[in-house]
Amino acid sequence: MTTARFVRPLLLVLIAFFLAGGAIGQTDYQPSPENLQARREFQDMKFGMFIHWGVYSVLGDGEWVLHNRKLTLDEYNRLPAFFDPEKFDAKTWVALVKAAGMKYITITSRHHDGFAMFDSKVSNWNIVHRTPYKKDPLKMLADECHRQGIKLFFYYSQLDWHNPDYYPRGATNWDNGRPDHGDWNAYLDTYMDGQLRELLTNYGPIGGIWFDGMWDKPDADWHLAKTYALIHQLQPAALIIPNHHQKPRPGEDVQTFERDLPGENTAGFNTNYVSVQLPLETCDTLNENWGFNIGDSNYKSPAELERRLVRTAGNNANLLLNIGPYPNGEIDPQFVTRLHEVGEWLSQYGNSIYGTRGGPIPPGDWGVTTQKADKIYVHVLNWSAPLLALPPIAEKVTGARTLGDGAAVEFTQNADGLILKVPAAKKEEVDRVVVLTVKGN
Ligand code: FHN
Repeated sequence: MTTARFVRPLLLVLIAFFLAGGAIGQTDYQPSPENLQARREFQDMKFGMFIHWGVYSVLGDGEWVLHNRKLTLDEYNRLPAFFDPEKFDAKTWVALVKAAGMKYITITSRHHDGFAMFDSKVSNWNIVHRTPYKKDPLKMLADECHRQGIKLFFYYSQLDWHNPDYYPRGATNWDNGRPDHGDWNAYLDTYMDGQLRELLTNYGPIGGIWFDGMWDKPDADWHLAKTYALIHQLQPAALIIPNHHQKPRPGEDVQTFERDLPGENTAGFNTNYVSVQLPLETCDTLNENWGFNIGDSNYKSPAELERRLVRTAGNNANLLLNIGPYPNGEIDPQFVTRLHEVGEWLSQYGNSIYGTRGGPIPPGDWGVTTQKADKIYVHVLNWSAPLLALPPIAEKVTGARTLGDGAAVEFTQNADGLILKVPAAKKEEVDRVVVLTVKGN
């Protein structure tokens, strides 16, 4: 065979593969006006609640318990019989979200155990069919979110430790009793897309789908073009938020990071690439676990959480802060008190967070800036000297005041930068915010 005769068919296969978008996403995707509007609204919200809740919560050992204890499916299949969240009250959950100053919820519609926490007709491995509870909590939550004006996103794990058609299996594979064969195309096209269709059809307008788990098989063909097109066709404003830890692909609407600020990689799996086009988000835990873990009392303090939110906003991103409710549907009182405190703080400082974008001054150890219209908020988080020297900004500063009491702040601006005479920190003040009023040059 000549080189040309060999190369041509290979090229055709490659072109077909990329056109199908298996690896690279929805290549012809043009976000609709509703989608672009939803992206802006997403950026304005700044703070959301992440909820990891499933039958694994019963064991109080995190959402990876099936894998970590190397349980067989026969063993894990016993678990749903113990999941009866009689204390679950959608109204209480949504009220807590609001009290915390959060604007959206992202909840596990199914995690890596593949168990659907909603009424799915695609498979009976779901809460209505397998648990004594027999009801669909996501429906109740969606209705309550719509009533109370909170956006609801569904976390959906592409990785599945339960379905035999998730085959060939990926990096997290162990022998849990599944056969050594399966129909990957059926898993994606019938099972996964079928469930996504349910989530995008039966719960009213949703904020979007938060994908997780593609990292288990990074080189597989995930039929992304097909799945992304389905979502955008069913709800054009729904945002696709993939937690694949890679550079965003066409068809994705938000770039999300895990336990790191955009561009950082202390967690060890985030990409350093930061999109300048897409809205950004990062998620973290309120204690150390995602799903309920009875041995985890390592709660972050309200001050830590507030600083984390400020640094995230200063990096032009949203913070999605996680809680793992109890299996009975109650939320750990330690989470509740901390979230209330953050909410109180936000009721005073929220103007410098909601609706802002990352400000013109690069974040530093001293703090960050956020910006909204003609206001730049200088968040002084770690600076004890009275004078703070900042790099030059393009706009002319016409006034500077503290956010709290509106006291005037002395400043000097010249070609070398901006010097602020920062008022001394009040006792237990988490963030000293100086509001600059600016005028374009
Ligand atoms: O494996 C999951 C983990 O359980 C959790 O859901 C987090 C949340 O971002 N994501 C995965 C790890 O990347």
